[in-house]
Amino acid sequence: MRTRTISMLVGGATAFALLAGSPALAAPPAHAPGLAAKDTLAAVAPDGLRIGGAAAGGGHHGAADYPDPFTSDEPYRDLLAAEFTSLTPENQMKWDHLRPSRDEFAFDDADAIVDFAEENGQIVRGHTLFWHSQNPAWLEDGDYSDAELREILHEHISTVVGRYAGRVAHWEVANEIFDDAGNLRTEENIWIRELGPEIIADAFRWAHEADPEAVLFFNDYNVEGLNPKADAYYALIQDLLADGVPVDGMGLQSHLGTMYGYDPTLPENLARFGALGLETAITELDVRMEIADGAEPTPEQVADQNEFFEFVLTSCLEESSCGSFTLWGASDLYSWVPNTFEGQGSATPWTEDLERKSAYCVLQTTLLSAQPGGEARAAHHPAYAGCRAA
Ligand code: 9MR
Repeated sequence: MRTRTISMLVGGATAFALLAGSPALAAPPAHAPGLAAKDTLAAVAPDGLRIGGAAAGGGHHGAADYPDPFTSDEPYRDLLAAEFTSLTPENQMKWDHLRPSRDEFAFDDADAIVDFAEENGQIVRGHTLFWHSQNPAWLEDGDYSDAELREILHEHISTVVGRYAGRVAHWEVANEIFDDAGNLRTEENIWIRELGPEIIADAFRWAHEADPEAVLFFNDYNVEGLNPKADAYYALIQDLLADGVPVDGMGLQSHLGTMYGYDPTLPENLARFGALGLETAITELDVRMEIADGAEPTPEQVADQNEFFEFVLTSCLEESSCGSFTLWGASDLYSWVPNTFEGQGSATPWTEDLERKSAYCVLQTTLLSAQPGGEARAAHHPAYAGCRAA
């Protein structure tokens, strides 16, 4: 499946060795406070493209041996503030986080992210309102009539979207509603199972009523290329739009792995959703690899990871409907990957110590290249030789 259309990239260490005659390269600072003001992804992104990051907290972090990242780790917070123009709460707006009981909403953690984003001139992508996973036991195991369940969902969407109206610009309303074969998750998803597929349209209508300005997305993994699952979204969204349902966007999570390859039809897939009049987005990009805990990636793994990141970013940059490019993790320390896939990791562009990897440099110089006259500027960027052959 994978094609090597982009062959100019080499691993960072290799490039340093090859460029012995070039000016000395300053080592990147370990933490964001040391960054020059313009030396970030946010600073070099072209107009119209949001660069996003997940704000780590909740979920798998609850069982980790470190404190809650978003609220406790100052260098990490500085990095989020500096690098991104969009933040997605990794877990803090999911049902199990927001809803300790049927009668309660726990907004503190979500509020903290929205406040932080406003202080730093960032937008927020709300994630998520309608999902089969991370639902509280009182909901999944409760004994509710259809009318009660419908009311529970309506109240949740109205309350949460209404609370952040005007402050959360994008909502990933429905998450992962199809399986990889393109079938609706009629058993796993409580809402679809109990209330039928029509409830999907209601979720979008209720979100729109609560905040008419919010851009409302579907979101899923394994929908990057032209495949049955992406086809299922394409067909469903066409039907919903024909019925006047307020669907505005399609989010492609993009959890990739160097051992699996990437689907080269991503550009065509983005384009067809864009042609429906939708905004498209890369919502959760990471590129994992097979790697022992604490080991360094091989030069080939580095080169592959760089190529994957560049392919996805370039696909978004070249598609006018793609307005948002979000990384699912801004440090390997906080990545969900090692926690979920034993023997895999190194999936983000930052090390566990928040140092920039060569994948970071690839992203930064790819963004810079997309600026008017940017190719030449990218080639003279101080980090350029750290990730690319001359
Ligand atoms: O990164 C999230 C992790 O902290 C949680 O433990 C996990 C639980 O399912 O969810 C992770 O985020 C997922 C996201 O919400 C939806 N797409 C897949 C992401 C990775 O599993």
